Amino acid sequence: MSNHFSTSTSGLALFVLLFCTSIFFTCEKEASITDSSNLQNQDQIVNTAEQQDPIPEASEATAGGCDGSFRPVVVVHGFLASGDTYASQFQRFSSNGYCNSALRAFDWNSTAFGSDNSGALDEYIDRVLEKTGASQVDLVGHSAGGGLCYGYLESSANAVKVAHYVHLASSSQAQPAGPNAEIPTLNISSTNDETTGVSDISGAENLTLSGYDHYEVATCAETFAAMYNHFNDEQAITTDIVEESAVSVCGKALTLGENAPLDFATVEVYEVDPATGQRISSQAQHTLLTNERGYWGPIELTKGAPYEFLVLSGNAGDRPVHYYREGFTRSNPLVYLRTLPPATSIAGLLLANLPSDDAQAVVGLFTSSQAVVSGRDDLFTNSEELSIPDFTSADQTTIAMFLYDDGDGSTSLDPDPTFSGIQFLNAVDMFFAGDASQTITTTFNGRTLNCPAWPSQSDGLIVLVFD
Ligand SMILES: [Ca+2]
Repeated sequence: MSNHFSTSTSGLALFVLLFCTSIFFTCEKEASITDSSNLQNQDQIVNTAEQQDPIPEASEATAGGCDGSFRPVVVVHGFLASGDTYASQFQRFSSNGYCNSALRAFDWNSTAFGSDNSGALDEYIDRVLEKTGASQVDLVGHSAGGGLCYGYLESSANAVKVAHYVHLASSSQAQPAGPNAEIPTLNISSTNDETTGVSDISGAENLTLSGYDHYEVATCAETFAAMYNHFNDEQAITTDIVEESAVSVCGKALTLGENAPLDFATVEVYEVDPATGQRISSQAQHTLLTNERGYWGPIELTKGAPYEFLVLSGNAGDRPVHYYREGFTRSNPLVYLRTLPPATSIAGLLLANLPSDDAQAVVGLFTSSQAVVSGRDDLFTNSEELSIPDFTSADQTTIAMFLYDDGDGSTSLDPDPTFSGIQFLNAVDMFFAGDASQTITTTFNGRTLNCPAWPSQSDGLIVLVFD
C-alpha cells in the first residue's frame, strides 16, 4: 500500500480572484464548469446580500483588471489531495495578471486505485476550452496527478489540447509528454522530497530544487517562477502573493480523499476573535448553500481576519465540521472544506476511529502548502510539541494530523497505529475536554490559530488550516 501512496499526494488550496474591476466574480460566471475555480449558481446562495455590493477596487497588482490573453492553466492534484494544493500558485498567477477564469483545478478521487481518470480529465479540459474560448491549455500535474497527466497525454487526441506540461514531484519518465514527446515538458523535483525523490525526464527541462518537501515542490515560489516562464517564455513580474485591499473567497465542500462534492450543503461563515476562536457574532456573516457540484461563494471577507467555516452536509449521520482559517490577504478561489468520507471508502476507513464523544473535542490540523517536518518546523497544540520525529519525520511527509483521545481522558501523545505506514496522515493521542467555552491553541512556525473545544458528538469535528 505504501507504494501506491508514494506516488500521489498533495493537497491544498488555491485562491481566487477578484481583482477584475469590471467583473463581479469570476467564480460564479463559470459555475457550469466542473472545476474548482468556478462556482455555484447565485440563486443557490441563501444569503445573497453581499452579491449586491460591488467588489471594491482591486489592489495595485491587479488594478486595471486581469489579462484575458493568458492561456488557461489546468492543475491536477496528487494522492489524498484536492485542487486546493494549488491555491498559492493560483494567487501568484493572478498576482501576475491571470484572470481567475483561466485558472482551473481538476478534482479527482485519488483513492480509487485502478480507476482511469483520463476520460474525466479530458471532459474537464474540453469544458475549460469551451468556456474560455482557448484552443489549448497549459497542464500541471503533482505527484499521482503527474501520472494521471502523463497517461492522459499519451493519446494524440488529448495531446493536441495541451500547449505545455509541468510535472511536479512525480515519477521519472522516458521522454517528454505526448505520444511523440511533442509537448514541451518541465519536470520539477526536489532532493528533499522524501516521497518521490529526484526524478528525470530525458529531453525535458529538468529542474531539481533543494530544501523543499514533496508538497512544497507544488506550492513554492520557485516552482511558480519556473512554471510561468515555461508557459509564457518570459519571467513573471512577481513571485509574491500580492496583497489586495479587499478579499473575496469561494470554494468547494467535498469529502476528504474521494473528493466527492457535497451538493446543497450549508456553509456558515463566522469572523472569529483571533485570541479565542470564538465567534464575534452569533449570527453568521454569510450563510451559503453549495451547488450541485459542491461549490459555494464568492463572498467578501474582512481582510486579515480569521474565520470559521461551518459545514453542514445535510446528510443523515454526518457530523458538522468547523474549519478555522488564517486571515486572507488576497482573494482565494480554492477554499476547500473537506468532510469525512463514508466509512465504506478507503479514507473513511482510516478516519472511522475519530471519536464521537461529547466528553472531548476532536481536532484535525492541516498544513496546506508544506509538510510538517521535525527539526525544520515547529507545531504545538496547547503547548504540546507535535513536530517531533514520531509524528513528523521527513519521510512521513505529514500534511494532516488528527488529535483525539483514546478514551482515558488524558494526553499520552501516543500515535494511533491505524495511521502507521500511511504517508501524509497521522493521529496522536491528545485529550481536549469538550467545552466550547475553552480555547485550543495551535501554533505552527510562529502563526497561531485558536478555536473552541467543540464537543465532538454534538458539534462535530474541528479542522485548522494553516496556509
Ligand atoms: Ca489518552
